[in-house]
Amino acid sequence: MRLDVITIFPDYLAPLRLSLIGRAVQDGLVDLRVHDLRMWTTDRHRTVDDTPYGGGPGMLMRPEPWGAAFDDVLGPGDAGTADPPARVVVPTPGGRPFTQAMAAELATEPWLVFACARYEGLDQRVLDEAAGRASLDEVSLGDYVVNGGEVAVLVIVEAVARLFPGVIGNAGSLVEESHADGLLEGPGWTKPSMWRGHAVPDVLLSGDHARIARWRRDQALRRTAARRPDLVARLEPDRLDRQDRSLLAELGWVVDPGGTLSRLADAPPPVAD
Ligand code: 6GU
Repeated sequence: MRLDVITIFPDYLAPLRLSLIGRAVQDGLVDLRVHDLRMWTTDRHRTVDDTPYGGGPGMLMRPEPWGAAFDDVLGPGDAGTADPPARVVVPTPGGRPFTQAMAAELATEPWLVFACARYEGLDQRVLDEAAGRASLDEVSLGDYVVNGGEVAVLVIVEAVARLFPGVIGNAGSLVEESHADGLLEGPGWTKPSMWRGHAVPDVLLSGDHARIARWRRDQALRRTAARRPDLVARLEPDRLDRQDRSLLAELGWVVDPGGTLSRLADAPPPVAD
C-alpha cells in the first residue's frame, strides 16, 4: 500500500515511523512518502495561505501549491501510467465521520493521498481539482476542531494500516476488538489474579471457554448499552442470539415492529459502566 501525505509540517508525521506502522514502513509493506507542500511554492516567502474572498476571519490555503503538488504526486493519472488509481483523503471537521467501516474500506485501496489543510481550510478549487482527477473523501474525526489535518492523518493511517495483511501479528485481535462487530469491547484482566485487594472475575479463571465467551459477550453488550446506546440501536436483530436479546430486554431494549432495536420509554435508567 502506498501512502502520500502532503503537509506544511512533515515532522508532524514522524510517529508513523514508530511502532507497528513504523515496522510495516521499514519492511516495505507500506510505502510512506511525506511531502512538504512548501516545495511547490514559487515566491520568496513560500506562501501557502491568503485572505478569503468575501471577507471573514482567518486564512485559507491558496490553490497553486496544491495544484503543483497534485501534478507531481498524482501524475497524469491517465491510462498511460502503470499507477493504480489514487484515492485522495482530505481531513476536515466538515467531512464525513471516520468510522471503522471506512477504515476497512480504505485498507483495500492500493494508494491513498492525504492532503493536510491548515488555517481555515482549503480554497474550494483544490477540492474540485482533486475530485476531478481521483476519488475524493473529506473525512472528519468527530465533532470538535483541531488545528490541522496532520493529527487526523496519524489517526486514519493507524486505523487503516493495522488492517493491512501482515501489519498486525495477531489477526485474531482484529476480530474481537471494539467496533469490529458493532459493539464496544468489554474490560480485560491479566496477572496477578489478586492485586491490591481487587480480584479477577472467577469466570475468567474457570477454564470453561464457552462460559467465558458468553460472559465476555454479556460484558460487551452491557458496556455498549451504557456508553453507546446509538450503537445498540444500529445492531441487526437477526445477528443477535437468544441470550443477547434476553440481556438487552433486561436493559430495556426490545425489537420493535419495524425490526430495529429501541429502548422502552419506561426502562430503568442505564447503569454506569
Ligand atoms: Cl479531520 N480536521 C480538523 N482540522 N479538525 C477536526 C477534524 C479534522 N476532525 C475533527 N475535527
